[in-house]
Amino acid sequence: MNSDFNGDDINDLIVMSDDDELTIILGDEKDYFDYDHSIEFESDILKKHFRTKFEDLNSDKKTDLIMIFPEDRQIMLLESDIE
Ligand SMILES: [Ca+2]
Ligand SMILES: [Ca+2]
Repeated sequence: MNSDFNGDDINDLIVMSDDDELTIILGDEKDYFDYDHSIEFESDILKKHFRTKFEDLNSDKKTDLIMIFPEDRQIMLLESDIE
């Protein structure tokens, strides 16, 4: 799976926590993960049923996150701007 959120050709991790937060942990060249970025959501949106897709939507080499909420018929795009 392509999950390079900052475009450095090293795969990164995305973690979903229980408290309405997504955390992106950046991988480094030694293959371990040292610092992270959090995306906080206002509502309890992460408690809803959703699927995720990872794709580079704007071709800037940074993987973007697509969240699909089938019950609400909603799609949410999160464009990565992590350096
Ligand atoms: Ca990366
Ligand atoms: Ca992108």
